[in-house]
Amino acid sequence: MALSQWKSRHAELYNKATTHHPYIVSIRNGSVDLSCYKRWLGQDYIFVKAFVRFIGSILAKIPSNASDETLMTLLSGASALHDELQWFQKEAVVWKIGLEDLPPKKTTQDYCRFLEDMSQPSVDYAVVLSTFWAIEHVYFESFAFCLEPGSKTPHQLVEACGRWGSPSFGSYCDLLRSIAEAAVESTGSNEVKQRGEDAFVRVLQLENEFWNMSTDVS
Ligand code: HMH
Repeated sequence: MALSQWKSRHAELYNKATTHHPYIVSIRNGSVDLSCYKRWLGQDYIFVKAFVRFIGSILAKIPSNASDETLMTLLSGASALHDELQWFQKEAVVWKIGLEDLPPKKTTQDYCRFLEDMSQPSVDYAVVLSTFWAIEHVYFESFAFCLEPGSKTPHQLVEACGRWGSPSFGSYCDLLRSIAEAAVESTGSNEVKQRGEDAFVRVLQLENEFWNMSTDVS
């Protein structure tokens, strides 16, 4: 169970990328500065466009003997991004943000470059699946936290939180984890396992920086 171990092995960083981050805490307790949400929205749109290409590279790596369930799960993950980008476009109108020509901030650039590096044909299927799971799972944990009973998430942000924090998104993340887990185990390679863990840690750092960027007024 490599992937579950990674979470406990890097618990402090994991928490900083999810439920302990001041931005997430501020959404949950209702004190969030809405200009931070707007900054996050624009930058995440840029991120998701890069994420499309990363997932495309994963689809290209699905082995021909993969199960139908694996194929369908990964394909549905890719096609969900169409709806997601439309949601960003609609939400940008609500918040009066121009998405066209929005300049990426440094953290967004760093994250997009990481996705590009991870999209290279030389990166193992097991490593990219682990990365894919980590990226989705961190969002699930963060936004599910903002929807827990007793949370005071502003009503304007409940829909956004529900996109990634819903039980159905959680089940999708669980499926991704079992697919990634099986791919890592089937290589039987400690080196692949290590590279998966390294990518996991890098995702946590980048996610933490992405939240930081959203709260940074500079
Ligand atoms: C930065 N991480 C970031 N953006 C996202 N939309 C996700 C994860 C989940 O798709």
